[in-house]
Amino acid sequence: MFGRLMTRLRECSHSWSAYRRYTSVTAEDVTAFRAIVGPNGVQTDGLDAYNTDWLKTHTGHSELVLRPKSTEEVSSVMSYMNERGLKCVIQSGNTSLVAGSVPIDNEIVLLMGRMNAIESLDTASGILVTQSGSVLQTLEEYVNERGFIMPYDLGAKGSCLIGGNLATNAGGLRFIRYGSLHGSVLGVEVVLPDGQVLDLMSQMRKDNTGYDLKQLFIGSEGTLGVITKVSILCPLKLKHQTVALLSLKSYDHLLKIYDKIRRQLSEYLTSFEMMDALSLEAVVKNLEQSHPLGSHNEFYAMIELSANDKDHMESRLSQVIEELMSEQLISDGTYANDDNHNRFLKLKSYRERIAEGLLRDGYSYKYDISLPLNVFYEIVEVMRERLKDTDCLKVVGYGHIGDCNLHLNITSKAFDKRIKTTIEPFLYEYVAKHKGSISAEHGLGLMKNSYLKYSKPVEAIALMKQIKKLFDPKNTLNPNKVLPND
Ligand code: FAD
Ligand code: 2HG
Ligand code: ZN
Repeated sequence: MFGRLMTRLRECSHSWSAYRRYTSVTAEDVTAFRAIVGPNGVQTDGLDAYNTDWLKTHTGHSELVLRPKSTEEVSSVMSYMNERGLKCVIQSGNTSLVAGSVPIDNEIVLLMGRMNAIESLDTASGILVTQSGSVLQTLEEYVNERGFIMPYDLGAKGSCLIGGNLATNAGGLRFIRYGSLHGSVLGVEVVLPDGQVLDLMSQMRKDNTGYDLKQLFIGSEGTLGVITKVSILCPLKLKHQTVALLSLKSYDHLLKIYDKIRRQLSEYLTSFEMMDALSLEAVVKNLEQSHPLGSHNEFYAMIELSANDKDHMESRLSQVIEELMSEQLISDGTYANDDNHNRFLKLKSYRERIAEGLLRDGYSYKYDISLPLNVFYEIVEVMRERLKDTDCLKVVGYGHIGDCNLHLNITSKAFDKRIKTTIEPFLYEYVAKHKGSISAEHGLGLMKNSYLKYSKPVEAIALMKQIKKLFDPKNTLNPNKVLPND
């Protein structure tokens, strides 16, 4: 037990003083929770999966998992916990990449997956209303069948839940076209830490009555309230999608291609992603996939287009690709459209599975940053140089270049403190110098909270702490995460 605690302390960014055992759950508490959520809603054994994060770098010691089915049950559970001084971590799909969804110690895990009823989809407006425990992929299929798409798409769609997506303000692959959840979410229902239900379930796109409180819960990472219901605006599904993978020699070429495609294909562009050679290698070699092009190159761009007029879209794409070839900006390429759905999904998977592939190396140091495009890839090269005398295996750069969002990942066989201290805080200083963000989409959770000062001024952090106190004066929800401990 002590050994495990030591490992955890070494790996995470918290100081010793941040760790303490929270109020213990008693047998009477378990009986009381059983009366609220029923016997099937309480689990006290076999909790390893809920105590371990997706990256398998943090292990909590929760002894109790609760699975509510309704807002009323969440409300009663929260009110009870708050009274008793018990701590709670809300867990949806547990795909957090910053250890936000796992306990630090013995917090109760509030599992949202049973709250998965889809209430309605208004086919005139595209507004979907659902409980927050619905799986993203299930929602995508549900709205697809009715002529719509979800306004965002993530590699984790098979596991993550819409409540977790809102709580992390997830970005993903369609951001470039449909923007942030701050724009597409129209309403939320939230249970506050004292059990109060806050009904902000608007289905109106326009509403300027007072402060827009729902925005506070989008990106709050389980620290302000439990999101129990969501209304979200879904775009119309265009009839045809095409994905193209292009290979190229340099980052400079990538910027030129991005510029040209944005200008010439903007009405079709749904995503513009980049990956470097080592990122693609993590999928090809570590996941034993055939190379999508056969020939290797330094960089790859993956572009997704959608339209109702397939012929027009594909002829415009061919024209642009021919121009790029004649300008010697691309060396090779392939494309797939969703007439051949399996081939289409397979091609997209070379981008979506990079995180999974990298993890096969052993340990991934993950950095999810925003940077201006003129220095976007420079940091990958700087890091390679800085880490060349360490035991790291790969330094890779990939991500949502259309949103200035780089995923800088470093891998090694196992966690190595020297690698971590060579990366941090140097990387955060670099990001701050270029006025970027230390977390473009994954949030702060447990792994990045102490670095918030690199992206926000002290005045803003002080206000955030006051907001946390206002909503959660007893610090019931996700204690010691998101905001720095000092
Ligand atoms: P969890 O991981 O369970 O929880 C995340 C946080 O939200 C925790 O702090 C938790 O306490 C809180 N929370 C969960 N549910 C609620 C709720 N109902 N109410 C209040 N708080 C809640 N992120 C991106 O932005 N873009 C990507 O492209 C992307 N791709 C990914 C690909 C992979 C393979 C993986 C593993 C992760 C990826 N992520 C991405 C990161 C992750 O943030 C998202 O997967 C997702 O939004 C998390 O949802 P979840 O249901 O798993 O939430
Ligand atoms: C993605 O875009 C996810 O694939 C995961 O945000 C990024 O693994 C990462 O660092
Ligand atoms: Zn991402």
